[in-house]
Amino acid sequence: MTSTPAAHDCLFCRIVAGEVPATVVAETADAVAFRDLDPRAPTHVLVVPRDHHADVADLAAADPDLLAALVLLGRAVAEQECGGHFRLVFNTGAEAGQSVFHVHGHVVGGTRLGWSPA
Ligand code: DGP
Repeated sequence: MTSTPAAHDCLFCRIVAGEVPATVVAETADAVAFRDLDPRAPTHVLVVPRDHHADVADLAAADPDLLAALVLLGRAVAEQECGGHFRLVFNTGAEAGQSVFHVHGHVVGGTRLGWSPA
């Protein structure tokens, strides 16, 4: 879905539009990468499409090429910042920890990451 920030009152639409400040580290015609406000690792960057989709499953159904573009932007950020090694996390649904309902991948790296499903 493509629509104006005002139509959604969506925080990440407003960041993409430049209406809310963020530290942008990379961008393409389709997507923007900016630093998470509450970083959990030396590299913690959010990759978001310019178009509004609520979550990664909606994006995959609507525009798989755009989902691929997000993954590649995540890789580009990781190559810039942490040797190309990264975790890409899409929290999907409130119970899974999603708090902003404009799809975003957390690009996390720059330290040795352990594994826990929760
Ligand atoms: P999630 O919980 O998966 O929906 O992740 C949302 C992330 O967005 C969370 O890690 C904090 C980040 N965040 C929330 N508000 C802002 C903001 O205004 N600016 C930036 N840069 N990040 C934000």
